[in-house]
Amino acid sequence: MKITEELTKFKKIIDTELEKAIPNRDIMQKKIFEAMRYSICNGGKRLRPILTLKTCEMISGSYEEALKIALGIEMIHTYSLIHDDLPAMDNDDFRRGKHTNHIVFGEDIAILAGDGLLNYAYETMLDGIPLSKDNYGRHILAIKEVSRSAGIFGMIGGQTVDIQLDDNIVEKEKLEFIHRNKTSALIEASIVSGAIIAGANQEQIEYLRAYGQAIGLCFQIRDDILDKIGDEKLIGKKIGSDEINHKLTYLSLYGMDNSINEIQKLNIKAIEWLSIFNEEESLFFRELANYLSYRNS
Ligand code: GRG
Repeated sequence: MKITEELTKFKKIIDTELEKAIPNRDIMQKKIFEAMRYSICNGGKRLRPILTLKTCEMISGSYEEALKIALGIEMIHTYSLIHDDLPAMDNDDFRRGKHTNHIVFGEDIAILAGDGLLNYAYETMLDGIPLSKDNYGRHILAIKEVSRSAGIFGMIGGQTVDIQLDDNIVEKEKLEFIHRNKTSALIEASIVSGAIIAGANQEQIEYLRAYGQAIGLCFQIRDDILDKIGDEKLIGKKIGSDEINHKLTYLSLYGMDNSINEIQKLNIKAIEWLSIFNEEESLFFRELANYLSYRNS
């Protein structure tokens, strides 16, 4: 399998479905559609929704049933980026290779565009519940998994601790909490929700959860490295912002060599968690762990 080809194929599916889910609307509040579309259409690797679709496909043989959850997850992710870029948070001017939402639309609309995407994510995911089918309960459990990972016990919790960090105090435990919640939680939920929708058993869910945690952390450490040595054109934003903002990162705490070693360890661990799955069926996930460990964008 060529991992990049598979990622491109599934990115196209997500891009097309997002276009349909959030069309241009010529209505009174059209500005909010414009601002939401500016950030969510034409940009982003779509890693999280791809994980949802591919997990559902690995377990059940098809991805379609997880489509609305996958779209909701990308909407939640994009809202978090819009809000994270605001002057009150990271104050970034570039994201996904273009100006950030507040630079183009102003802070007021950018806040609403984030809120709009967050709300619409839940509308979209709830809309995907097949109420006439016996398995509709799976969808509710999957949405619950996503909600928790994005909320105060997940991403928002991690962000809260992150923005309260004191420059001078280096705390390993806090860094782990931030990474686990701010970044890893939604990545983990992307995989677990796809597995739940597909009807995975408890053992499969827990192994996939552990895989998600390993690649989630790996993704964040690589992100820290890219913020130092990445190519701005490839990552679509200015590098060096962690250092400018005196951010506590894996890199600032442990240094480059240890960070690279940790990524390698997490990569091996992630692949070990796939041991209960047929090697051929789980090939995408094995290759993805490697790909994320060495990604440049
Ligand atoms: C504002 C509630 C709230 C949370 C913000 C996710 C987040 C928390 C902030 C984003 C900033 C950041 C560096 C987060 C770490 C996760 C991360 C690397 C996000 C970027 O994800 P990619 O690389 O982005 O998947 P694309 O653009 O490809 O979707």
